[in-house]
Amino acid sequence: MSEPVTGGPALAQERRLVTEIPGPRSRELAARKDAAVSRGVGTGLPVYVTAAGGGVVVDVDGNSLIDLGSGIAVTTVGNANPRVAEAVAAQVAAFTHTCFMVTPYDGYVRVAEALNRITPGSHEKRTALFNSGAEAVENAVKIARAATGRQAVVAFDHAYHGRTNLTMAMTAKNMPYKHGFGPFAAEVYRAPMSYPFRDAGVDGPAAARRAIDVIDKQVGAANLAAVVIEPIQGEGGFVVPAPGFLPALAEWCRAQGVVFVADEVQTGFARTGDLFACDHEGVVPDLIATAKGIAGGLPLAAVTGRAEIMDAPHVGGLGGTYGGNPLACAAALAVIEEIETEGYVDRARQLGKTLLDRLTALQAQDPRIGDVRGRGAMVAVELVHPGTTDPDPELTQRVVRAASAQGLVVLTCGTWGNVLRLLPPLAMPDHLLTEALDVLVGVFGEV
Ligand code: PLZ
Repeated sequence: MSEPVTGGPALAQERRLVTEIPGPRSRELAARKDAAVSRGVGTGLPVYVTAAGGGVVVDVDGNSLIDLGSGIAVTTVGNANPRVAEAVAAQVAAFTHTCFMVTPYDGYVRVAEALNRITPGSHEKRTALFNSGAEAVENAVKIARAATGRQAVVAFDHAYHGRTNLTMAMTAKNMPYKHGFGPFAAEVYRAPMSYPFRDAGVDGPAAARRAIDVIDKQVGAANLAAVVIEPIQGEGGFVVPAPGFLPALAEWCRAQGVVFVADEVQTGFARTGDLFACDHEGVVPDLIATAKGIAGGLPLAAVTGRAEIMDAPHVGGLGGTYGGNPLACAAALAVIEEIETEGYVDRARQLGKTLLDRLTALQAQDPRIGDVRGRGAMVAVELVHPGTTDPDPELTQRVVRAASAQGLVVLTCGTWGNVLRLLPPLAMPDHLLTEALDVLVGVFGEV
């Protein structure tokens, strides 16, 4: 079997199954994985990858699968995107690392300038770079505490913010993220989210009043450094809050001197059909945490926000050995250029329309589909027992298993594990998305 050695859009953009999924070579590697890698690190679909690009992932057995996950919303501009690959190759040949805190380089500064320019709001901003989404969220909290002199942090029901100690505390769901890993960081409080499907009749402003009342009574604004929220929740189920919820929360924070932090780790960089999900309702966060789609798969994350807040920590108070690594910065500059010049925001809207049209039509015929929601290329299908809102995680698993057997990479999410989530790379050609939807519709007929 000839295996492709390079990825990128040059890979044949086709679904091609030559073995069962996973195939024999993948199963051999899975056995080696079990013997070598901690059990704590799970693998959703254990096909071992040799190349990826455009809208496909190619495995060691020669199968070509349609990628509806983008490595969890990371490869927005496609895997092995040529502009990114070239920029990283040039940087790796020049220098790989010096540590920005030791001897700096201009790539870091240029990424900061670009983020200050493209994130919501025209106020003066500063940026600091880190390695992962969790690290960005942690640093946003550190910065908010330094700026306000207050300690408390509010996160929401269904929230996901990461796997470090502080971000585990901020994450809502016990299994698999928190179970047995406590004690968790102190001064983290939880407020009710706006979840229209499970919240019938509560509009955005009313849901915001409900959350603010909890915050006011249980925490007190005078103790509160930051409210941290995903403008569309990711791991929690692609929960899109009702219109008016985010603006009302942001306004209350401003009035109370509380730092309003948008966690756009999953929603950022064109994913939702806006450059950032906050842009949809014109919400301007004080701080925004970004990662994932920022650098085409290289590990990079950022906190960007109001200059006076970002400059509150003392000199030397923020950093890390690898934060803003030169390779990741070269990748990010290429990604941002790609997004700005190649129309990715419009592309996300087009893909979103295709997804929503097809899936809402399917919902009309299938009572197990309780809700279809999302924006841009971030779309979810919530599965329930017909006639109720009771979650059906077993059905969700059956759909995923059948879809993977037919060559789709599909992820799930949601507090109850009953949400299928579709996050195609924006570089996916139309014919592949249509084929993926055909397969998915067929799967719903079978299971
Ligand atoms: N904030 C909104 O979605 C990462 C987690 C996958 P890191 N989501 C994928 C898993 O099971 O570990 C995420 C996110 C939001 C923060 C994070 C954390 O980003 O780069 O994984 O640390």
